[in-house]
Amino acid sequence: MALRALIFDVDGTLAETEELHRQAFNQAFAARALATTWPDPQRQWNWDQENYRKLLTVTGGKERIAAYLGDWLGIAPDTHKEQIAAIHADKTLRFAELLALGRLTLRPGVSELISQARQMGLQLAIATTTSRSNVDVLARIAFSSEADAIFDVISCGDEVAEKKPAPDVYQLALERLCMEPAECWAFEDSHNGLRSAKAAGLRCVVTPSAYTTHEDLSSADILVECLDDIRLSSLAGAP
Ligand code: XBP
Ligand code: MG
Repeated sequence: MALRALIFDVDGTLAETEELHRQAFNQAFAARALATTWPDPQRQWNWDQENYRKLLTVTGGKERIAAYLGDWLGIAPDTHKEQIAAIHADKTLRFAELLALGRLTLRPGVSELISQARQMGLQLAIATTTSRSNVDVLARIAFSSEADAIFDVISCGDEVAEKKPAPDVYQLALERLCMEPAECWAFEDSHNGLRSAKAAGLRCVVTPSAYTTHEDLSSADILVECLDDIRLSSLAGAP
Protein backbone atom coordinates (compact mmCIF):
# COMPACT_ATOMS: atom_id res chain seq x y z
CA MET A 1 0.00 0.00 0.00
CA ALA A 2 1.20 3.52 -0.72
CA LEU A 3 2.52 5.64 2.14
CA ARG A 4 -0.13 8.20 3.15
CA ALA A 5 0.70 9.36 6.69
CA LEU A 6 3.33 9.67 9.39
CA ILE A 7 2.28 9.30 13.03
CA PHE A 8 4.57 10.85 15.63
CA ASP A 9 5.05 10.24 19.31
CA VAL A 10 5.75 13.52 21.15
CA ASP A 11 7.84 13.08 24.31
CA GLY A 12 11.36 12.09 23.39
CA THR A 13 10.61 11.86 19.66
CA LEU A 14 9.70 15.39 18.54
CA ALA A 15 11.68 16.97 21.39
CA GLU A 16 13.65 15.99 24.49
CA THR A 17 10.80 16.93 26.83
CA GLU A 18 11.27 14.22 29.42
CA GLU A 19 13.80 16.14 31.53
CA LEU A 20 11.33 19.03 31.82
CA HIS A 21 8.59 16.58 32.81
CA ARG A 22 10.91 15.31 35.57
CA GLN A 23 11.59 18.82 36.83
CA ALA A 24 7.87 19.67 36.74
CA PHE A 25 7.02 16.56 38.78
CA ASN A 26 9.62 17.51 41.39
CA GLN A 27 8.36 21.10 41.59
CA ALA A 28 4.79 19.86 42.12
CA PHE A 29 5.96 17.44 44.83
CA ALA A 30 7.95 20.14 46.63
CA ALA A 31 5.06 22.62 46.52
CA ARG A 32 2.86 20.16 48.42
CA ALA A 33 5.50 19.06 50.90
CA LEU A 34 4.75 15.46 50.01
CA ALA A 35 7.63 14.22 52.11
CA THR A 36 5.48 15.17 55.12
CA THR A 37 2.25 13.58 53.82
CA TRP A 38 3.81 10.41 52.49
CA PRO A 39 7.24 9.95 54.08
CA ASP A 40 9.91 9.06 51.60
CA PRO A 41 13.05 9.09 53.76
CA GLN A 42 15.49 8.22 51.01
CA ARG A 43 14.43 10.49 48.21
CA GLN A 44 12.27 13.18 49.84
CA TRP A 45 9.94 13.09 46.87
CA ASN A 46 12.61 14.14 44.46
CA TRP A 47 12.97 11.98 41.39
CA ASP A 48 16.60 12.04 40.30
CA GLN A 49 17.53 11.20 36.72
CA GLU A 50 18.51 7.64 37.51
CA ASN A 51 15.21 6.84 39.22
CA TYR A 52 13.20 8.76 36.64
CA ARG A 53 14.66 6.49 33.97
CA LYS A 54 13.20 3.53 35.87
CA LEU A 55 9.90 5.31 36.51
CA LEU A 56 9.50 6.03 32.80
CA THR A 57 8.64 2.36 32.25
CA VAL A 58 5.22 3.45 33.55
CA THR A 59 3.67 5.69 30.91
CA GLY A 60 1.46 8.61 31.85
CA GLY A 61 2.10 11.08 34.64
CA LYS A 62 -0.79 10.10 36.94
CA GLU A 63 0.02 6.43 36.45
CA ARG A 64 3.70 7.14 37.24
CA ILE A 65 2.85 8.88 40.53
CA ALA A 66 0.48 6.03 41.44
CA ALA A 67 3.17 3.46 40.65
CA TYR A 68 5.67 5.36 42.79
CA LEU A 69 3.26 5.38 45.73
CA GLY A 70 2.41 1.71 45.35
CA ASP A 71 5.62 0.05 44.18
CA TRP A 72 8.28 2.30 45.72
CA LEU A 73 6.63 3.57 48.94
CA GLY A 74 4.12 0.78 49.66
CA ILE A 75 1.14 3.16 49.91
CA ALA A 76 -2.08 1.97 48.19
CA PRO A 77 -2.59 4.47 45.33
CA ASP A 78 -6.29 3.66 44.87
CA THR A 79 -7.23 5.53 48.04
CA HIS A 80 -5.40 8.66 46.86
CA LYS A 81 -6.79 9.15 43.36
CA GLU A 82 -7.92 12.75 43.97
CA GLN A 83 -4.58 13.81 45.42
CA ILE A 84 -2.75 12.17 42.53
CA ALA A 85 -4.97 14.00 40.02
CA ALA A 86 -4.36 17.32 41.81
CA ILE A 87 -0.58 16.84 41.93
CA HIS A 88 -0.61 15.92 38.25
CA ALA A 89 -2.71 18.96 37.28
CA ASP A 90 -0.17 21.16 39.08
CA LYS A 91 2.69 19.31 37.34
CA THR A 92 1.06 20.00 33.96
CA LEU A 93 0.93 23.76 34.70
CA ARG A 94 4.54 23.73 35.82
CA PHE A 95 5.60 21.79 32.70
CA ALA A 96 4.00 24.51 30.55
CA GLU A 97 5.86 27.19 32.54
CA LEU A 98 9.17 25.37 32.07
CA LEU A 99 8.47 25.02 28.34
CA ALA A 100 7.65 28.71 28.14
CA LEU A 101 11.18 29.51 29.29
CA GLY A 102 11.84 28.66 25.67
CA ARG A 103 14.99 26.59 25.83
CA LEU A 104 13.49 23.51 24.21
CA THR A 105 13.94 22.88 20.51
CA LEU A 106 12.81 20.13 18.14
CA ARG A 107 15.14 17.16 17.82
CA PRO A 108 17.42 17.26 14.77
CA GLY A 109 15.69 16.26 11.56
CA VAL A 110 12.11 16.66 12.82
CA SER A 111 11.41 19.93 11.08
CA GLU A 112 12.92 18.73 7.77
CA LEU A 113 11.00 15.44 7.93
CA ILE A 114 7.73 17.27 8.46
CA SER A 115 8.38 19.68 5.57
CA GLN A 116 9.38 16.79 3.31
CA ALA A 117 6.19 14.89 4.27
CA ARG A 118 4.04 17.91 3.45
CA GLN A 119 5.75 18.31 0.07
CA MET A 120 4.95 14.67 -0.66
CA GLY A 121 1.29 15.28 0.24
CA LEU A 122 1.38 13.00 3.30
CA GLN A 123 -0.90 13.49 6.29
CA LEU A 124 0.68 14.10 9.69
CA ALA A 125 -0.59 12.76 13.00
CA ILE A 126 0.30 12.57 16.67
CA ALA A 127 -0.16 9.59 18.99
CA THR A 128 1.04 10.52 22.46
CA THR A 129 0.61 9.48 26.05
CA THR A 130 0.72 13.04 27.26
CA SER A 131 -2.27 15.37 27.37
CA ARG A 132 -3.48 17.72 24.66
CA SER A 133 -2.53 20.87 26.56
CA ASN A 134 1.12 19.75 26.60
CA VAL A 135 1.04 19.13 22.84
CA ASP A 136 -0.41 22.60 22.27
CA VAL A 137 2.24 24.33 24.40
CA LEU A 138 5.07 22.35 22.83
CA ALA A 139 3.88 23.21 19.32
CA ARG A 140 3.78 26.94 20.13
CA ILE A 141 7.27 26.84 21.62
CA ALA A 142 9.08 24.43 19.31
CA PHE A 143 7.22 24.89 15.98
CA SER A 144 6.13 28.51 16.61
CA SER A 145 2.73 27.38 15.41
CA GLU A 146 -0.55 25.92 16.65
CA ALA A 147 -0.49 22.10 16.82
CA ASP A 148 -3.62 21.92 14.63
CA ALA A 149 -1.84 23.88 11.91
CA ILE A 150 0.88 21.24 11.65
CA PHE A 151 -0.88 17.98 12.45
CA ASP A 152 -4.06 16.77 10.76
CA VAL A 153 -4.84 14.40 13.62
CA ILE A 154 -3.85 14.60 17.30
CA SER A 155 -4.58 11.64 19.58
CA CYS A 156 -3.66 11.87 23.25
CA GLY A 157 -3.39 9.60 26.26
CA ASP A 158 -6.35 11.19 28.04
CA GLU A 159 -8.66 10.21 25.15
CA VAL A 160 -8.14 6.45 25.33
CA ALA A 161 -8.81 3.65 27.82
CA GLU A 162 -5.27 2.26 27.93
CA LYS A 163 -2.05 4.21 27.51
CA LYS A 164 1.06 2.90 25.73
CA PRO A 165 2.24 0.12 25.46
CA ALA A 166 -1.42 -0.65 24.63
CA PRO A 167 -2.24 0.12 20.97
CA ASP A 168 -5.24 2.36 21.79
CA VAL A 169 -3.73 5.77 21.03
CA TYR A 170 -2.32 4.61 17.67
CA GLN A 171 -5.62 2.94 16.82
CA LEU A 172 -7.41 6.21 17.59
CA ALA A 173 -5.00 8.11 15.31
CA LEU A 174 -5.60 5.56 12.50
CA GLU A 175 -9.37 5.83 12.98
CA ARG A 176 -9.20 9.62 12.72
CA LEU A 177 -6.94 9.42 9.67
CA CYS A 178 -9.37 6.85 8.15
CA MET A 179 -6.32 4.79 7.15
CA GLU A 180 -4.98 1.27 7.43
CA PRO A 181 -1.77 0.63 9.41
CA ALA A 182 0.01 -0.40 6.18
CA GLU A 183 -0.50 3.13 4.82
CA CYS A 184 1.42 4.76 7.68
CA TRP A 185 4.71 4.76 9.58
CA ALA A 186 5.02 5.50 13.30
CA PHE A 187 7.93 7.41 14.86
CA GLU A 188 8.92 6.56 18.43
CA ASP A 189 11.75 6.85 20.94
CA SER A 190 10.88 4.24 23.57
CA HIS A 191 10.26 0.56 24.15
CA ASN A 192 6.70 1.18 25.36
CA GLY A 193 5.97 3.45 22.41
CA LEU A 194 7.38 0.91 19.97
CA ARG A 195 5.24 -1.84 21.52
CA SER A 196 2.17 0.35 21.20
CA ALA A 197 2.81 1.13 17.51
CA LYS A 198 3.57 -2.51 16.67
CA ALA A 199 0.47 -3.71 18.55
CA ALA A 200 -1.56 -1.37 16.32
CA GLY A 201 -0.03 -3.06 13.27
CA LEU A 202 2.23 -0.17 12.29
CA ARG A 203 5.78 -0.14 11.03
CA CYS A 204 7.96 1.95 13.27
CA VAL A 205 11.07 4.10 13.01
CA VAL A 206 12.74 4.43 16.40
CA THR A 207 15.19 7.14 17.40
CA PRO A 208 16.38 6.68 21.00
CA SER A 209 16.14 9.75 23.23
CA ALA A 210 18.17 10.82 26.26
CA TYR A 211 16.10 8.65 28.60
CA THR A 212 15.68 5.57 26.36
CA THR A 213 19.15 4.75 25.03
CA HIS A 214 19.38 1.72 27.37
CA GLU A 215 15.99 0.25 26.33
CA ASP A 216 15.38 -2.78 24.14
CA LEU A 217 14.44 -1.22 20.80
CA SER A 218 15.42 -4.24 18.72
CA SER A 219 11.94 -4.79 17.27
CA ALA A 220 12.08 -1.43 15.48
CA ASP A 221 11.65 -1.72 11.71
CA ILE A 222 14.23 1.03 11.37
CA LEU A 223 16.51 2.21 14.19
CA VAL A 224 18.31 5.53 13.69
CA GLU A 225 20.33 7.75 15.98
CA CYS A 226 18.59 10.81 14.66
CA LEU A 227 15.68 11.57 12.31
CA ASP A 228 18.13 13.36 10.02
CA ASP A 229 19.01 9.85 8.85
CA ILE A 230 15.52 9.13 7.50
CA ARG A 231 14.65 9.51 3.82
CA LEU A 232 10.92 9.43 3.24
CA SER A 233 11.40 8.07 -0.25
CA SER A 234 12.83 4.89 1.31
CA LEU A 235 9.84 4.54 3.66
CA ALA A 236 7.47 5.08 0.75
CA GLY A 237 9.13 2.25 -1.15
CA ALA A 238 9.37 -0.13 1.83
CA PRO A 239 7.36 -3.37 1.68
C1 XBP B 1 5.59 9.86 27.51
C2 XBP B 1 5.12 9.72 28.87
C3 XBP B 1 4.46 10.83 29.51
C4 XBP B 1 5.28 11.97 30.05
C5 XBP B 1 4.40 12.76 31.00
O1 XBP B 1 5.35 8.64 26.83
O2 XBP B 1 5.18 8.68 29.46
O3 XBP B 1 3.81 10.26 30.59
O4 XBP B 1 6.37 11.45 30.79
O5 XBP B 1 3.16 12.98 30.49
P1 XBP B 1 5.30 8.58 25.23
P2 XBP B 1 1.89 13.39 31.40
O6 XBP B 1 6.39 9.47 24.73
O7 XBP B 1 5.58 7.14 24.93
O8 XBP B 1 3.94 9.00 24.78
O9 XBP B 1 2.39 13.76 32.77
O10 XBP B 1 1.27 14.55 30.69
O11 XBP B 1 0.98 12.19 31.47
MG1 MG C 1 8.16 8.99 23.70
